[in-house]
Amino acid sequence: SLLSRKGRGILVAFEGCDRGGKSTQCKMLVDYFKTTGRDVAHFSFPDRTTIIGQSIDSYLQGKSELEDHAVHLLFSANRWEAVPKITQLIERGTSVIMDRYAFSGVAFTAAKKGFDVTWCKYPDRGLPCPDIVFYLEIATKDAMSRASFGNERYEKAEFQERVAKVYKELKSDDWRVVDALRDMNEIHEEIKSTVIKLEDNVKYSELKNLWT
Ligand code: 2DT
Ligand code: MG
Repeated sequence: SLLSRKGRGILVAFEGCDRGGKSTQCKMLVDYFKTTGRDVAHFSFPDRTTIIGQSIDSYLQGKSELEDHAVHLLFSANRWEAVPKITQLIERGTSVIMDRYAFSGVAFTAAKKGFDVTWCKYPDRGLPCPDIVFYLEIATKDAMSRASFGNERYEKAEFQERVAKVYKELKSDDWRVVDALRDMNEIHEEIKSTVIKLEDNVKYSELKNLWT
């Protein structure tokens, strides 16, 4: 079997609109894994370091224009190019924690005019399926009062509202909706205990494929 005696790693995704504290919670969970001697790797999507990621970065910063379908496919390709690494890590017992994943891909594109969720999901169909998705839920008005949005494309209140609506449609049983307005340590404790409970259940099971 591909699974080693210590079992496979777990695949965790953090999702949500901007300013919900995804990156903070991701980092706190990664640190917790490290301090408890678990093997862990941290991924962020988009991964702006690859060739594909550099085009995405330039697009997000408004330095270049890309057709909406085309950029959707680039975001998806940016995940697929990471799959060999992710799969290998998981199989060798390293857990992988991801800051955004395919749900961001669908939510942000389907928020645009003329796109539907079915079309948006298709390119990501078959990706490794997270064992759990933490959705950090925050109302747009609360997100805006936390700190002003930056200058990147999509960082506008009206668009974020539309993104939140699509996320609502995507929620499934593998999601944990986390109230992002609470104290960050409290949120971390909740996430940690959910992950600990999950670990033993998934360790010796195969990774599933997304949306198949
Ligand atoms: P960060 O601010 O988290 O770096 O995200 N996005 C992200 C998409 O439109 N499609 C995707 O597939 C992904 C992963 C969300 C940068 C922005 O890119 C958006 C915010
Ligand atoms: Mg951002």
